[in-house]
This record gives sequence, C-alpha cells and structure tokens, in this order.
Amino acid sequence: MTMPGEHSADLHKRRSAAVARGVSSMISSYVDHASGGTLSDVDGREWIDLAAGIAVTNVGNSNPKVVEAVRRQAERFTHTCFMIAPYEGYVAVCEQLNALTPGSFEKRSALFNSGAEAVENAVKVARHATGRRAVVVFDHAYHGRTNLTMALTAKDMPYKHGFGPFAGEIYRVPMSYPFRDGLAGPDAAALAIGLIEKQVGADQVAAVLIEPIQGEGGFVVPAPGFLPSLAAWARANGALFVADEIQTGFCRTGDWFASTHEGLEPDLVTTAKGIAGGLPLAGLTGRAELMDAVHPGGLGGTYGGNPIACAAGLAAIETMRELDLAAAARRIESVMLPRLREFQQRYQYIGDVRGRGAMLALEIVVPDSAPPGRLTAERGWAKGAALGATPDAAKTAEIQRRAHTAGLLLLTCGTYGNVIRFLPPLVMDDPTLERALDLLEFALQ
Ligand code: PLZ
Repeated sequence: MTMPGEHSADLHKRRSAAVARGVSSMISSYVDHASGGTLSDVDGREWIDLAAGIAVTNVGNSNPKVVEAVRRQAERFTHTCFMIAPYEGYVAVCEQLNALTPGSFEKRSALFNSGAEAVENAVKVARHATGRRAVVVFDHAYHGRTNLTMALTAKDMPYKHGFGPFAGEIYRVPMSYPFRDGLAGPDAAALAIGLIEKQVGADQVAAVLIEPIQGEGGFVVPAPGFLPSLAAWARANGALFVADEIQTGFCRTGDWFASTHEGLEPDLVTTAKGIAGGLPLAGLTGRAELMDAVHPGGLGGTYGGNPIACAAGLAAIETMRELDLAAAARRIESVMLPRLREFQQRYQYIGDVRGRGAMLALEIVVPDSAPPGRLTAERGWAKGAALGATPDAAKTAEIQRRAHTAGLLLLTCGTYGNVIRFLPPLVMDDPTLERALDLLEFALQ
C-alpha cells in the first residue's frame, strides 16, 4: 500500500476509530473528486482509474447527465416507496431493462438496491415459478455477501469465512476455465451436467445461475459452447437459466450484455453496478410468465427503485446509447489487448491474457510451473496442461502495489488471488488509456 498524504493520514486515523475493521479499502488515500478517467485524493494526488468502482462508473464519475437528472429528481421528491406511492421513473427503468436485455419475448422487471439483492430475488422467483428448490452454481462464482448469496459465492476467504451456516439447496459444479482445464466448452458443460444429473437430479433444479464472464472469481471466460450447452440443458429439463450480468452488464463487454455474445436468451437476468452511473440500483428482468408467477407483495423493499437512483439510471442508459459505449468498450479492447499480449511475450509470469471488451485481465503464475507451449497462447497443449501454472498471488500483489505507487488504480481478483483485472470507465479517452498502459508496463517490469 502506498504512503498516504497528510490529509488522508488524518482521515485514516479517524476511520480506524470509527469504521469497522471488516470493511477494508484497497488504497489508503481518500477521494476528493473524480471524473471520466481519474480520481483525485484529498492531498491533490491523481490516479488513473482502471477500477470504475468495480465496473460501476461505466459512464464516468459524476457524469453531467447523471448529475443533472439526480439534481432535478431530488428537487421533485426523494422517496415515496414504490410499494406505497408509485412514480414514472421506476416504470421507465423497467421498460428499458425489458427492451435491452437479450430475448425478444415479453418481459417484466423489478428493482432493488444492490446486486446481491437482485440475485436473491432471482432465486425467489425461480423457486416460486418452478416449484423446485435446487440452485446450481459454479466454481469461482461470485454473487454477493448476504446469507443466500454467500452460499452461492464460491470463495471462503474473505467472503464467507466464519459467517456460516449458509442457505441450503445450493449445488456447485465445475466452471469452464480454459487456461486451467484445457477443455472445449461442450466437454466442460457435459462434465457439469453429468454432476448435476447424478448429484442433484435434473427434475430438482429450479435454476442454473452463472456469470457469463466471471468477475471476482478471476475474469474467467468460459470456452465457447459452454454457456449455450448449459442453457439448452436447462431448457430441456424445466430449469431456469439465470445470467448474473451484474459485472458484465451495461456495455462493459462490448454489447449491452455479455449473454448476447453467444446468442443466449436467459430466462432471468440480474443487473446492478453499471446501470446507474454510481447510484445504488439493481434489477431483475425475466420472462413475463415467470416474473408474474409471484403473488402481489411477494417482491419489494423500502428503497428498491428509489426515484433518484431511477433518474440516474435513465440518464446513464441514455448516455450509453448516445455515446455508443458498447462500441467504446470494443475500442478499449482493441487498444489494450495488443499491449497486454506484448507484455505476455515479454514477461514469462503472465500465464494468460483474457477477457472481452473493457473487461480484461492478466493471470499471474510462477513461470517455470507453466507448460512450455503456453506462450503460443493457442491452447494447443495437452488437456489440463496448464494445471501446472502455479498461481503467484505475491507477485500479483507486488504489481498492484507498484501500479498504485505510480498513480494507477488497479484491481486484482481470482480464487487464487493471482489475476489483475482492468475495468476502465467506458468513457476513458485514448491518451489516458495509453498512459495507463505505460504505467502498467512500469509496474510489470
Ligand atoms: N454478482 C457478478 O460482481 C459484485 C463485489 C465486491 P453487490 N461484485 C463486487 C465485494 O468485495 O463486495 C457482484 C458481482 C456479481 C453479484 C454481485 C453483488 O453485487 O451490489 O455488491 O451486492
């Protein structure tokens, strides 16, 4: 961790006396203001932002349209509770979600405060609509920190450690992880499906819940064919296919949603993060007959779809459309990916470069543990060969520390803590992006 400036150090003292230790921060500098591509701390230092608040500020921080929408709505009314006295903003956000999520069938949506809450409600709807209980999730999955979503999340430390007992009827199967399993998508799916059928029972499954590209678990992009095979199995067996698009959604991967990439039409989709330019808002969208299976009053909450958050959401969505931020994410990929591959050629400890759009990552390994053919990157090596690519979490942390010292805000992720991930705001301009890559190169040296 970098040495904080004077004002940050003062704030840190106050924080230590006031804020619970369990809530930690990646850096010890305190933010004063932020924009489309940078954060400035209270001591006047600037950071290039490759975090976007964990894939939230896709339209940039304090995006002018979002700020104006928030201001106007705050002046009209701040809260009524949609369950008490409804308002247009909530309806309009649901209309947008229904139109933008994949699938041309009739849809309905409901709004919540956080990603975890949206996922919880996906499970509620899936169980209610199917009359079944089992929920299938995957290795490395991340779905939240509430009790039910901790059960859905894979990783013990820090998310689950000491917080059990967890909710029941959750079953975990292997994820397609090309760098580590060397399996083609349909083969990886057959493995997962075989386990579901033998250990859970096909007719017991309410939902197969998956991140189309895993976020916290390591930016794991499943091999082509994995997701379509699972979706087809779910359809054939009366289970719902549920896509958690909380991190991948809202233009992040070069389309409105990552499911679109392989032509998936999930029965239910969860959204949050990028939806509202930084205000807390989350959505659950799905086939009308499934969503409407729940009795009136069965879904809701005091703040879900708060009017200010909805106004911000509408402004953010309009901005994504106007600026074509899906194309912007593809452009970010075209700028970043060649540089990342060049780094991979130079640094043997970069085992894998992966991701899509503005959701890219490097997996850091112990070089000698990797198979010799690794750097050709075409996965021509034998099945499972990369299992020898020992994760190097210490080096990953060191790279991150060096980046932070140089003024580049970088996140890590992964079950083994050895993945460096890049989540720039989608409005980041090319010079800032190039500068970020130069700083990354410095950190990698
Ligand atoms: N599903 C796919 O990525 C949130 C969590 C950070 P909430 N990811 C960032 C942390 O350490 O708490 C996330 C996600 C996916 C669900 C969630 C949960 O969203 O808004 O944090 O509840």
